Amino acid sequence: MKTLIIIKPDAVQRGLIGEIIGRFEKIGKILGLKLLLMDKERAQRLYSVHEGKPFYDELVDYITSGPVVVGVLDGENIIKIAREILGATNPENAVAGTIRGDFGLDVGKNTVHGSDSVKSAEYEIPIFFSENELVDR
Ligand code: DAT
Ligand code: MG
Repeated sequence: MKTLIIIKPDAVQRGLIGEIIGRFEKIGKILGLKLLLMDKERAQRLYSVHEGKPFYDELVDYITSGPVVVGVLDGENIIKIAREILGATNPENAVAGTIRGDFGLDVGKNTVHGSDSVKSAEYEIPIFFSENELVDR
């Protein structure tokens, strides 16, 4: 099972890449990893399920506001486990010890993304990685 994780601009800006990758590395196998600046079109594809919601424009503006690190993690039950270490969407509700609980700034600048289902992961991963960029050996 695979999931897409994103270290969002607020975390990259604060020098948290290593800390956060370290946490992901403990729960799964990294098959792909890169730093990039998302353009608006790619952000809109990533967040297409949120189109029309009141926070959609803000979300797209934010995720394109600075570099992000995107990665693919592999492991048994990895989607659920990664969501658990992410913590609640709103850092105010996120438990200490979760990434958002420890580092999240607000419901928008919440530090990390993780696919929420197999269907989402299968949609999100190809937005950032081609098959030959994922190394599983
Ligand atoms: P998650 O990232 O936990 O899967 P989501 O899919 O519901 O949460 O929303 C995607 C992102 O949109 C989320 O990480 C931050 C932003 N967001 C969600 N709800 C929001 C709200 N009420 N106000 C502002 N931004 C919000
Ligand atoms: Mg989501």
